Amino acid sequence: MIDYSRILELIKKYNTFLITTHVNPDGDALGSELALAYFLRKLGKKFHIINYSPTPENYLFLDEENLIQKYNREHDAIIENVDMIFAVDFNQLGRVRSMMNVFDRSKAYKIVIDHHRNPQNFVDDIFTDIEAPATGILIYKLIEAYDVNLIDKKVADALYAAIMTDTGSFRFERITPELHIITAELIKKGANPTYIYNKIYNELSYEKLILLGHAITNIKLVDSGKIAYMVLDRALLNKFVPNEAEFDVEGFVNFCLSVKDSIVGILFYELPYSIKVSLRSKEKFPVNYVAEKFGGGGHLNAAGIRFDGENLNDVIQRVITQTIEDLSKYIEENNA
Ligand SMILES: [Mn+2]
Repeated sequence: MIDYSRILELIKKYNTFLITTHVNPDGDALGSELALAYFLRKLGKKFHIINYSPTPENYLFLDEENLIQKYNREHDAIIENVDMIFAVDFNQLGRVRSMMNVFDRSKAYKIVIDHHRNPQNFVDDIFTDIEAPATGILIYKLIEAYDVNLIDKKVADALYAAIMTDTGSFRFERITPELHIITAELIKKGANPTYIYNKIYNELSYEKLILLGHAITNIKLVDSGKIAYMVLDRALLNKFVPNEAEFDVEGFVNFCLSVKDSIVGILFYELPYSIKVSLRSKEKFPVNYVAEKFGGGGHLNAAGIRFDGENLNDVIQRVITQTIEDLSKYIEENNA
């Protein structure tokens, strides 16, 4: 159980805040940051939101006041001098990439608010709940612990986006009655489900849709169809999105799980100097265990790995082999 009154005490005690989140932020990261910032503003506090990565285009609508800044060295003085830092939706210092040094040497009181497994000890206080389906839920409870009336339409939209995206639009494991009750409250406060869904998921560029089409056309099945995977190699990316170094392919991997009888979906995404692997699963098969074996991490049903300077085919082979091994153990244990 998270002691929200403790976080509120800290907020009362301090005046200037930094909010930050992980590299390549998703809807939960951004929605949680914004909702927290709006809350701090209502309390008359000063805040900065500074992220290592720019905000992906499909999430810009959430930040209509342009509160989120992309990190550069000129922010170092701010980061060093704020009273308190919120690390939201991540629990490993490396997840802020080149911001990690200034984060580390800042004299601020630092806390993590998060729902991932295996937190690293890099802050003064960790507030984590690995049962929570989204960090957005934790931010909701924090504001509720102070005064639920401070949740206005802007806060509600941000938290709705956080929860919707981290639950696969209310499909993943860990969907509870409580989650829907909180979501209902957000809709009462003015969150607009249709608008938010369309903004986030239905504004693909033509190039991205065609790329997705090719990725789907080339989905491969292994392990008697229990594993479905897709590969985005440089040749394909250069053909359709030649000018983008790291094209946003969020959501592509989920199509692997649309195949009947598939349990694990994997996307191999070849970047200029590294390979990004996204894993998704059905049921209770823990893809985060597979990811952790390669230095990655995540949740039960969604995890990721990054390989630097390795060969694409080697990576595919190693990850698939490991997944087959883990999956056969999982099936054995669950049929026993
Ligand atoms: Mn999250």
